[in-house]
Amino acid sequence: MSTSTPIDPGTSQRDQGFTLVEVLVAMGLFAVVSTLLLGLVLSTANVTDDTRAAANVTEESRIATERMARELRQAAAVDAVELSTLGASTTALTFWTDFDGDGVRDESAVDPEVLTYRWYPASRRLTLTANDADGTAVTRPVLAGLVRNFNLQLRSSLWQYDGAGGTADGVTTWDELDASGAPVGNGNGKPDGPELDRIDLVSITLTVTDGTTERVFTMQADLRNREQN
Ligand SMILES: [Ca+2]
Ligand SMILES: [Ca+2]
Ligand SMILES: [Ca+2]
Repeated sequence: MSTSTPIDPGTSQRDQGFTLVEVLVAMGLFAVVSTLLLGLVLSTANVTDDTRAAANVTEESRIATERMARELRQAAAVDAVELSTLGASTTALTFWTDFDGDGVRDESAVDPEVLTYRWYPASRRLTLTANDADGTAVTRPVLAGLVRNFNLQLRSSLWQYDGAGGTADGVTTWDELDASGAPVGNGNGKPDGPELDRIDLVSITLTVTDGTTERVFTMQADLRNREQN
């Protein structure tokens, strides 16, 4: 900024000092604005990530729930049930679905027919166990998200057993079958044996969490391939 115009040294010094302050103020402002902008960008990115994660968890859970419902609707037999609410370490449901309709349990087919869904309350994992083509049981996670609760309800359309061991409420549950005595139930307080032959309505409520997101998925399956008598 050389100039031939003589400059009053006082004015020049004042200008230089003012410029320095200006630069410092500008730098300070720039830093503050940058920090604010960066914060805004980062928080927007976080929200987008959270939204994307939530959408994935939701989509995955919805697909898994629909799949369970489809498999159960075609189920030919409920093989075994375990309820963590009765003190078992897991809640599990094993059933046979005759996918190829040949009336035979194909346990080692490419499309295995005997499936076990198992929920581990401690680790909050939901797994599916089925045999592979060699007949080896393979267990894999159903969901990447954590399952906080897996509520399994077993009901029957055999209304005549509604109220066994209690009061009739229009719904026949497995424990009412259990309390009905032979040949309907074995009275051991667990869903097993003869009661399983009479279960034809299964409903499952999944509570899935991912970070701060929690969603509930419900499915109900009419086991229409069951024959009731
Ligand atoms: Ca089959
Ligand atoms: Ca009832
Ligand atoms: Ca029983």
